[in-house]
Amino acid sequence: MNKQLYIYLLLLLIGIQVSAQQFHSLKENRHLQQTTERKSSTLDTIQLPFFEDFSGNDVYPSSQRWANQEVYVNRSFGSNPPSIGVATFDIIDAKGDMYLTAGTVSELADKLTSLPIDLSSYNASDSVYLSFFYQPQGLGWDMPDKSDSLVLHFQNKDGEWNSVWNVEGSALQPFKQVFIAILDTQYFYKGFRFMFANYASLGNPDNQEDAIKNDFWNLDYILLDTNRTAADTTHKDIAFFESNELLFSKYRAIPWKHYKLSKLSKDTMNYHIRNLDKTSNAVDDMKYELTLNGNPIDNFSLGTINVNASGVVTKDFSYQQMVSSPGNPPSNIPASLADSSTFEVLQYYNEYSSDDNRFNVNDTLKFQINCFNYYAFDDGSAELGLALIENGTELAYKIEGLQADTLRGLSILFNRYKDFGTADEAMFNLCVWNKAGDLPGEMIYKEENIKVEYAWGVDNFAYFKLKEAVYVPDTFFVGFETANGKFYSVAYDINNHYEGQTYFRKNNWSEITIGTPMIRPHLGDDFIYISVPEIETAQFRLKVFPNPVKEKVHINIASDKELPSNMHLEIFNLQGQSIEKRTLYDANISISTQSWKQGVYLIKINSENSTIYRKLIKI
Ligand SMILES: [Ca+2]
Ligand SMILES: [Ca+2]
Ligand SMILES: [Ca+2]
Ligand SMILES: [Ca+2]
Repeated sequence: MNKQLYIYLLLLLIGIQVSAQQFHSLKENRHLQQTTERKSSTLDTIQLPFFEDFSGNDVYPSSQRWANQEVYVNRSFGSNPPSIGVATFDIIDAKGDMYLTAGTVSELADKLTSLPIDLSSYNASDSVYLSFFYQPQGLGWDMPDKSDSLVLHFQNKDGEWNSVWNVEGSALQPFKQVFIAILDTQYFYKGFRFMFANYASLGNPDNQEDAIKNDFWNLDYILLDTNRTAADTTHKDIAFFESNELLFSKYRAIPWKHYKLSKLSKDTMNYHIRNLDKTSNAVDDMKYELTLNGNPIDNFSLGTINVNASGVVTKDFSYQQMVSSPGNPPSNIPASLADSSTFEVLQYYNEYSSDDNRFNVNDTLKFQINCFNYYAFDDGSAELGLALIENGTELAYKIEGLQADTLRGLSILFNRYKDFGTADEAMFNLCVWNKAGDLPGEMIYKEENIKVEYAWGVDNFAYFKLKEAVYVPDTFFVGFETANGKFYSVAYDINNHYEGQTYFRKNNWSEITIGTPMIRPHLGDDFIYISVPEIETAQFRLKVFPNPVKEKVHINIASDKELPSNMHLEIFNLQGQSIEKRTLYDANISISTQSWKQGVYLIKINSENSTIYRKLIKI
């Protein structure tokens, strides 16, 4: 479903259900909070051509081309971008928190400044153009207001920034390409820089529904080069423009035991590629490779694919088409793996013969699917929140699993929402329903007055273990009802939606027709779960990667101020035994995990005033 239709349906929905639930923008970016800021660039001046399409995997713009890092590079906020990945401008800073200067008057927010570029050998006759694509709002929850704007500045020889282009805020539009000619001699020098920036404002602080606004803009496909004209709007490039990162039908994660029993056979692999050229072109040797815990288990070449001029190709390949013996999906999955596994998918192609390889950056996709003991239908990145605000309001989320099993608990990602977490403590009743037709039916489990917990980090869902295990059929509903009438908000993934999955009830059940709430049911054998306390007050941030880990884990500690002295690291296994203990002298450490048994570990890092815990899965 496209976004316009989403919005239309949503307005309809809000109209009907008034104020018991509402969608809202997020006041922070957990992905950035979790990520260590990159080191600043050591490059002097860079040469033309300058090309950037944000198709890499980093959340910050590349230090090979950019001087600052307030924009969020991502694959989830752009609506139909020219190529995969966009830079999102909003009201959130580089560390993932709302700008302190944010207010009801539009203020300068994110900046994206190029490194110095050497234009000293060019002049007006070289036809130097800067082109880029931009889009207001995208898949973000709110549009920039008319008084907000996206602007472009050029820096001249004297170091002055001149405004050369700007556009005022509006609702979602398709990406639009802009061409700016560089003609003035004041710009032809060694050290020329250009800068995009947005001006953003908050809504009315007294109005709960309106208080958080992000004023989203997306920017993509920036090219600065010579011998161009404004009429030459096409690019000799075929690019991935979307990745839905699915390996097993609609499941983003499947309990490993369920996968092993079912060997899901309807697996598909999606290829979404766009030809940005004015002539039709082909890609050859389109390939896919699948590894399980680092071992190759499947690969296939999909051959040559033609893409029309300025056209797109969206292909779903089923395993039957991909594997050499149809009907027999990945055959060499080791049988003895314990309770968790990681699949890694690599999709790529060779662009038609071109001597211009700068456009090859968008020809490869790579993603991981972790299978442990839970189902996931969300992609792990929240684009908005759903606030539940009226007493007795219920949210039910359908889990269409592969087999009956024992439900042990729910992982739920809750958002901080306005004063949530500081003023009133919200409570919820955790509920499990049978299905009746398409809707939630009889309630088969209810646990009352659970405190809403806010967890830190990207994938750091708060885990709610059921007091009693519940035997559930393959399809059931989980969710909650509001217990004490205080505001709380569940994170919502706008990039995935399945019809007939999410329902809301004040009086009667009605379907929520966009996105998916970030709730994951844990099934199977009982397992020990180490709860991770809130760390909002910690003086430092912790990044642990890769996770799950195979051979070596890297731990990085970052802080707004100086790193606290006297820091210690300790690692525990699930039995609570300490297996590693160190004093930390450096912000970066690597630890070999080769001798560890498969399973879940807890990393604890503490200084005098703060302690941070992080779960680590060894596979
Ligand atoms: Ca892109
Ligand atoms: Ca930002
Ligand atoms: Ca390409
Ligand atoms: Ca998402």
